[in-house]
Amino acid sequence: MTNEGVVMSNMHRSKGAARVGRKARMVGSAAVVAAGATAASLALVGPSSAAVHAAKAPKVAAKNITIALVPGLTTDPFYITMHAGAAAEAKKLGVKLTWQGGTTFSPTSQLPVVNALLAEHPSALLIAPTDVVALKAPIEKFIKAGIPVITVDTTLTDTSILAARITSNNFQGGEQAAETIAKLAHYKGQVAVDNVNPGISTTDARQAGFIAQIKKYPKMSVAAIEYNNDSPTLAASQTKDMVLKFPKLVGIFGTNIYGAQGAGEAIAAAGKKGKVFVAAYDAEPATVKLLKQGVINVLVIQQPALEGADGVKYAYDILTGHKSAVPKATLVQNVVGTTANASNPSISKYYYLSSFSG
Ligand code: T6T
Repeated sequence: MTNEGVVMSNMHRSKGAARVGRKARMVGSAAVVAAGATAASLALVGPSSAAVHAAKAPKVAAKNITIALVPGLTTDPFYITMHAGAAAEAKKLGVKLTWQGGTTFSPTSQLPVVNALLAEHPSALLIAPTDVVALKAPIEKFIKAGIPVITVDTTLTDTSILAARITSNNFQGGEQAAETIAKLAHYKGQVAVDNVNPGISTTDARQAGFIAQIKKYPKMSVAAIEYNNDSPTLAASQTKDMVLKFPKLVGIFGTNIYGAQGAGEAIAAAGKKGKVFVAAYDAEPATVKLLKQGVINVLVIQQPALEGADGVKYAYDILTGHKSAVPKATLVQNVVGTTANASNPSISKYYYLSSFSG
């Protein structure tokens, strides 16, 4: 596969990075998965590091490299786990990693951090942009200053300016969520989405995948889409209202940790467990608890540690004169957690960290 194409990353290259489980699907949206690619070829992320580095001496010594990682927000277990994966890879390569970000998932919170970081002139920037458009101009300033930028998790609408981008198969995760609810509800009834905010590449794609899949079932429809601004409290009150407003509601999709927590907790509080099925994203203690209780029926689990490790490795390759080894787009596979498999070590090994001291 060329470095311009999308590759699927399922390799466990750093200690903190999770390997894809047996239940993970290699299927992605037609737009992102190369037609006819085999499972083996999808697992390759460019030439092996050893082969690449034997061919050319590094342009910059590892000890002089500083890679800055800016998450969507610093307190989210998804990004905390990404930090751990990135730190493990940085240690392996002998480069410095910095970690700084906003405290809420919003450009308002992220922009001051990004702008201040430019003055520090890191060697490379890894960033999860909190908006597909608002972060473009600040990111361009790094590129103009000769700092390569790789997006991790979320990305921009205009990806042409990026050195690389790494994300999960978000569209497929949305499809998986819809398919699970549909099956449990015998392919009839109304469903709803509790999403974060419009303009976030990951959660927009999850919602699109969910809606596309529900449209395949003639007796099902999407009754409502709510935006919770990353607040579990708001997600819970929205879910409570939707349960009252739509008596035919059979399922709800919480598109990230906070929507998952709020939707799950509201369904349990309304006594609707097993009546309104919950599909959700991200495995941290509260969502895993709801999964084990059977309140959340399916949890799409990502591999943030692997995304962080890949990001550091790609930045290192670019900075040491091995840009050709870096794929422009990497799609990381999801793992599917269910109430039945939630305690199985082959699934629980993907659960996110709640803290990382770095
Ligand atoms: O779901 C993840 C991440 O992929 C998304 O872009 C934002 O929300 C999370 O960080 C979970 O809270």
